[in-house]
Amino acid sequence: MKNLASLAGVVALVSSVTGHATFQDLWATCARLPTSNSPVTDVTNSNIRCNANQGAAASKCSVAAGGTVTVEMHQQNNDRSCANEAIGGAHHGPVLVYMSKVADAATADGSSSFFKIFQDTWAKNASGGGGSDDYWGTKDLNSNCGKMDVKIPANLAPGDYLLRAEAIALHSASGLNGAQFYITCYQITVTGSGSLNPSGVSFPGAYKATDPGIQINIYQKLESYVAPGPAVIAGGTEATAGKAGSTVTATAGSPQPTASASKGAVSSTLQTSVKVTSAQATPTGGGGNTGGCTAAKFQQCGGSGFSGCTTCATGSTCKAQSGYYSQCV
Ligand SMILES: *[C@@H]1O[C@H](CO)[C@@H](O)[C@H](O)[C@H]1NC(C)=O
Ligand SMILES: [Cu+2]
Repeated sequence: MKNLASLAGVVALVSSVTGHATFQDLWATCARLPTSNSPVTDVTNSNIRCNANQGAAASKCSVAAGGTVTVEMHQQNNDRSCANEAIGGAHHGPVLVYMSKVADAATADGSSSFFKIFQDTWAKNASGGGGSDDYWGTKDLNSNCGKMDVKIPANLAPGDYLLRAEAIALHSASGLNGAQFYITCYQITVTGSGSLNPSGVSFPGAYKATDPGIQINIYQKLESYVAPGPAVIAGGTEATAGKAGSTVTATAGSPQPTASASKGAVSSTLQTSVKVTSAQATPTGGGGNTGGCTAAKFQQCGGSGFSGCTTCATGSTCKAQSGYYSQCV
């Protein structure tokens, strides 16, 4: 099953923010705009670095350390309308942003190490029936016309970086390799006189297909969510899902609510777009395993491309939540 969606994006360099409409003419300047809207699903493949559909970027964009870039996601490259969900089709999941210091952002291949500077993951919805009712980073994108502010750590050493923005859709992630990774890498030059040079992780390698935040049935009640990858570095920021725009600065230990996103700090804006096409609810027809196995209650039992057990354990029945996900309930 392929749910068609991808991140595409741009960094627009501006000295002050007066209105996002002005960024249109800078669209795609320094983002490696994906050339197709299919997600990456294999975390062991090098496509997990900067997308399987990585396109070329025209240039690099400059941002001062401590400045804020705004990631903007849309379903289609050329559609920034707020009337359309930024990432539709119940594509619930976290939004994660990494950076990697490189010699030349224009040519870097993403094999260098990445550190996490931002995340907006999950928060419980007390009145919800399951994790799909909870607050997720992708819902914050949807409720904010695709935009999310990301602060470049204040003391970050100057130089070229790849900025890797990622939304992970978990709507069919209960089976192995069911999570969908929407990634865009941006070619950034950080200015300033900082000295922070965090160590990081490599892609592939940073994620395992069985990580608890990657292989997960979000239709059951969740009491916690473990974001994939390393912790946000000290000086990075974390947003609370459901409270877009309110972030805390991460510290070496537990996050402390000391700072919030400041509009005045904006020095550059980064726009991305996520494409989701209506093809995502199209079943591929069959493939399910009826050969004597059973799926436990709350496990997936069907959906487009699903190849697991389609018979539910005694006491539960297989119910379609959508064209791409059926669950034993
Ligand atoms: C929280 O759960 C309620 C009840 O299911 C639902 O109506 C509401 O949309 C949920 N909130 C979010 C952010 O999904
Ligand atoms: Cu999709």
